[in-house]
Amino acid sequence: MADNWELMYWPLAGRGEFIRVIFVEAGIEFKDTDDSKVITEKVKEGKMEGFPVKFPPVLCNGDFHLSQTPTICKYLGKKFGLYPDNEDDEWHADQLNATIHDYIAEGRLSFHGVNHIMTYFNQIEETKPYIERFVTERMPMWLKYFEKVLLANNGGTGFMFGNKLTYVDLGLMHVLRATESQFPDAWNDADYIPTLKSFKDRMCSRPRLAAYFKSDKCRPFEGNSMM
Ligand SMILES: N[C@@H](CCC(=O)N[C@@H](CS)C(=O)NCC(=O)O)C(=O)O
Repeated sequence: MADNWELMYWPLAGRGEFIRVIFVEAGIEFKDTDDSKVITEKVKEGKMEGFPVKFPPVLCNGDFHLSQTPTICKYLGKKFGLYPDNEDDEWHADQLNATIHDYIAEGRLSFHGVNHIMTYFNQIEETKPYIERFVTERMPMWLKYFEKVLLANNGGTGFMFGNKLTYVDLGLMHVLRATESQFPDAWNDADYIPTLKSFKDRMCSRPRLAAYFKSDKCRPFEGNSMM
């Protein structure tokens, strides 16, 4: 049966963007379902047939549903050939994929210091120290680690693994874009990650991605949690 890809996610960049950039780079069409009412009913209230999912984003292909963003990215990477070509790299990619998602989750949490379910706009003042600590202490630690991993492969001149683009390069590109967008000053001052910055620019200038970022299909970052 022919594939019939659908992404169900809120009408914002957020975690959905990890998945969109994989489709874009692979040149594969997908339906982007971003109607909040539909997402609430089908995903959050569990009104979907098949294997139960809980939170968006959800990837659908016919009756097949999959949630958990890092799992979806790995799944699509494998499907679309954006995947390491040896076993060591496969597992290291898995490790880095999980780490990237830890980073974005921690960043998001700092915007929700009082209550992580309540909107940021109801805790702006109280959460300031958490954001400050994230930017000054934690963000540099994560970014230095990503730089170190990058440098370990071909001196950081190409991809994260071997000589081919994988889903993890795209995931890393997305969190670096999110970091720059949310914390432009800290990003500009981060002179300790020169290779990582070049990597981000290199990824973003890939033809399909560059065209996507300029298009109105690409949703802006919300500016209230790196997402
Ligand atoms: N670990 C999950 C987290 C999913 C998640 O927290 N989704 C958010 C949007 S980015 C959501 O809609 N959460 C609804 C809620 O917590 O009520 C993933 O990576 O997909």
